[in-house]
Amino acid sequence: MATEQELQSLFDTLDGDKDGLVSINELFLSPGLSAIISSETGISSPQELLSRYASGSDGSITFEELKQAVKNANNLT
Ligand SMILES: [Ca+2]
Repeated sequence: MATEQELQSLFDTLDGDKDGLVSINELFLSPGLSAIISSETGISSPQELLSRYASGSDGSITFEELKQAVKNANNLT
């Protein structure tokens, strides 16, 4: 379980280039944080997370999309 605030700080840390999007590369660069995302979303692979939730054409995920993924797994407190 995570709060929206915890999720936001996780997202900001993953977003290394601070463009407001988390890309597949950023997920791969932080395996520890990606593992937390996996457990909070119930989706084991970054590729699957992005293909299911990222709406942008570049395949990067926004905070709102990540939040939705965690919400759908009933892990947002
Ligand atoms: Ca980024």
